[in-house]
Amino acid sequence: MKIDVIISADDIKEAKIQGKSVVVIDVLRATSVIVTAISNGSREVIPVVDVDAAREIAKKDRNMYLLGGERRALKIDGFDFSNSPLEYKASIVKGKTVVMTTTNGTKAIKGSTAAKNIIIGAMINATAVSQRIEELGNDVVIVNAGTYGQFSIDDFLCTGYIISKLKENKKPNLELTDIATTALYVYEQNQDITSFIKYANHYNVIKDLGLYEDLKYCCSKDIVDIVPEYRNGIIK
Ligand code: 3SL
Ligand code: MG
Repeated sequence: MKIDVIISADDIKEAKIQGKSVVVIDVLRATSVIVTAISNGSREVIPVVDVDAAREIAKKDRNMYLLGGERRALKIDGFDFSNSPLEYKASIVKGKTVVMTTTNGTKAIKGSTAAKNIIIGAMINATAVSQRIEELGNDVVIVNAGTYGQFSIDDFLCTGYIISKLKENKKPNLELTDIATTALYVYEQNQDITSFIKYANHYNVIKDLGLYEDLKYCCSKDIVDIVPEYRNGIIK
């Protein structure tokens, strides 16, 4: 099983992901939100790239469709939720469809549709993701959403953590590209996530907004054991 890494939504190339299992990671905060919403009983999440496209879907039935996401890390006008995972409580999302648009995360998901499978990963479900990767048995590309087309430490650390879990199971045929080896190395040197993630630019954007609880939550390892997957426009 080959493991490769793409460092941002802007770097996804169809030829690199075709026929592979892709894991999309946006620790801060889109994929942490998606995993949380589904885990809290949301029927499905529909990721879209544009704000207007999200509004268009939701206006069909404002009782069934909830709007979530961000621009510049802040809630969008007229939306039900910002991009804080802590807002996606079971009491609100249970049985509902969340239509979601974010700057990097939903772009990375929509950019990965050439893949065979698209798995939604975060620190909060990383071990479950590694198990799903093994079940699928395909070569894997871990797509980091990154931040505005740039490499992001948070997604890379999570990538390393998932690879460490795969390695732990001593897969004899695990083949890492150099960037996958680097992700593993960086994680192994920084297993206490916050000691290194604090240098990520976007970590400090969220911190400056006073969203400490979001940071704490998104950096928690394995508090959820479900693995949402994207298929035909929908994440379940
Ligand atoms: O870029 C994204 O998709 C968002 O997750 C960024 S934020 O953390 O919500 O600002
Ligand atoms: Mg991010």
